[in-house]
Amino acid sequence: MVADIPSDHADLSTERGRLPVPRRPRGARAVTTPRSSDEKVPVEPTLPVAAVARRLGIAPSTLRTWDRRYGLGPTGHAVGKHRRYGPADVARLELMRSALLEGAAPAEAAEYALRASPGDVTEFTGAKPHGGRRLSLPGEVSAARGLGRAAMAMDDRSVQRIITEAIAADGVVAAWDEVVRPVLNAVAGRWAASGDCVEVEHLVNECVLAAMIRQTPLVPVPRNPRPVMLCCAPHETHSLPLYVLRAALARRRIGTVMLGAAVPGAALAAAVRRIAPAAVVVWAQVPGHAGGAALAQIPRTSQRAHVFAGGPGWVGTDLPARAERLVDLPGALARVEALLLAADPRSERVEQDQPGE
Ligand code: B12
Repeated sequence: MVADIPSDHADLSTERGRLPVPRRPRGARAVTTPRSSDEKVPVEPTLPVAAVARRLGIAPSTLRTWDRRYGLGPTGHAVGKHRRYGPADVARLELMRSALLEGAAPAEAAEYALRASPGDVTEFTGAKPHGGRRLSLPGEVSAARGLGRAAMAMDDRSVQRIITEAIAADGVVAAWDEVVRPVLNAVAGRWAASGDCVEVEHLVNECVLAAMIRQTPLVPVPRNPRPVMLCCAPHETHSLPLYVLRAALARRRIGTVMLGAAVPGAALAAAVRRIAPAAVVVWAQVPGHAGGAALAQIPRTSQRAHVFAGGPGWVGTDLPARAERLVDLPGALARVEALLLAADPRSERVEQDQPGE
């Protein structure tokens, strides 16, 4: 997908025809060239216009325009020679693209890219919206709109950065409910309406997963002696909300055991016997995957495990009497925590989802 970024519409086919497309992976390896017979000097790898354009998801003509207009070309490029970009040149271009995705005008974005150091990934402010292909996110917070733009540009680094910054600023619950969920729902809406954007859904999902896992502290001494077990119903592969729940619980020093996607009923029963959890959360996203049978199979061990059914898949399903529905993330956190406190009243009171934790 080509990002929603202005271009001068120059002819690309000539460029593609002339320049070799490297087959090596994104992070090209450093190569060496001989200086004398027994000495080698490292030479930075460089990429041609077409490869850089593909990597950034923008048109090759846009790269040439940025070079001509803003001086964002390859270092040491001589007129008449093919442009070949080194790592620092590409890093500058990535900053330019990030600033554009944040809504900056091209000249502002270029100034930012030229001034900032290549390691600088702080959010560009001074936003001015620019038109083009975007998700409809009316009334959502600006981070959600930024996330939507980055997602549609398939800019995974910006997607991860925005999510990570949202968690750091406001905690897991707010980042999920106010920034990530609106975008996932908008992408899903696109897919439902047109059948496209599945690749965007996959990319956002992977980035959310990565960010949530990174923001999940290990809990060396959990407040709950018996863990909370998290798993999906048999055949259910939509596991993302469980990772969000785990991150939020861990930040409250609540220990969990994650079994992830599509756990067969028998395996779920075996895990309950072996782990003796205080609670089990079984997630079903899709109604067809929410079999009350899987919940009924959970054994009644001497140390009772409380059964929670989470996710929209359970709506309209007959739950076994011992199972309790969890409807949203804040409610789930409060309910699980209250249950653990009741089970062990000596536990400390709840800590909030501290941004810095
Ligand atoms: C991420 C995602 C994926 C990821 C899943 C990866 C993963 N590890 O989880 C990937 C890309 C792999 C995927 C694949 C597919 N998906 Co999908 N996917 C989604 C998406 C966008 C988000 C799922 C999610 O996390 N939902 C949670 C939040 C974002 O949803 P929400 O409605 O805002 O949340 C409500 C409640 O769930 C609750 N809540 C939210 N968070 C939490 C947390 C806790 C702890 C609790 C208790 C409650 C709670 O609060 C909200 C309402 O108050 C949904 C769309 C959607 N809106 O859910 C589609 C969706 C679930 N997928 C769908 C489909 C069809 C598929 C595919 C079959 C085809 C496709 N689109 O690619 C495949 C096949 C998957 C398979 N093999 O089974 C359909 C299901 C339709 C249906 N009802 O049958 C949906 C609804 C999209 C749609 N528009 O139709 N998917």
